[in-house]
Amino acid sequence: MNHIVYLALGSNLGDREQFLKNAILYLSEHPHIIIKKLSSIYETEPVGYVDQDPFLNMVVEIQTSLDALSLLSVTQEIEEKCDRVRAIRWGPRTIDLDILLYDQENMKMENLCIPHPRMWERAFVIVPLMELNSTLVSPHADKPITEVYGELADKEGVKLWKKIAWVEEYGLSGN
Ligand code: A4P
Ligand code: MG
Repeated sequence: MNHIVYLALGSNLGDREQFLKNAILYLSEHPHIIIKKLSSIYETEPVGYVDQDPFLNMVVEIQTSLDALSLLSVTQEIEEKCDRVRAIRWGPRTIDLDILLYDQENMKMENLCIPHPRMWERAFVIVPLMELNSTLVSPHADKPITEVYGELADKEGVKLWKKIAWVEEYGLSGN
């Protein structure tokens, strides 16, 4: 379990909290994944395609022995198990699982870009991510995450919805 990875989770259809919870449960059941930290859950205004309901978003820190492409297959299987139907790009979804960071790696493949290309401009990603690790540096802007956060425009669209989620259930010690 030698890789540290940050995953972004989002849901804006059906029982949003239950979908987040189910996705984390599936991750935790995987033999090559350990859940290290869970952020708080935030309720967030939709970005991109705005004519849709608010999201619940959070970020999860995991450790894994999977390489990045194998991890992508796992996250996509979990999306499918959570009844995700791909209709509108950026549109409503029961669950979206994006790989934000994989160690310090940079990769640009047809089906996988790491760091996630849009993460640094999105308050719904940066706010929960900074809760888990405030020492990260954006290779994109060559800035510490705290500075990226300071310059974000859409922070008022991101509201704390539930303090640190499910720490006891996952035997985590908090952050
Ligand atoms: N892909 C490439 N890189 C990655 C990566 N690092 N992690 C590819 C995961 N997937 C990656 O994703 C499309 C393709 O991206 C995948 O086939 C994968 O090979 P998708 O999940 O099928 O479709 P999507 O989620 O609609 O597209 P995408 O690009 O992930 O959308 P975004 O940019 O994540 O935006 N507003 C709020 N408030 N909260 C949200 O969570 N989410 C979106 C989705 C828009 N607005 C939102 C939110
Ligand atoms: Mg996605």
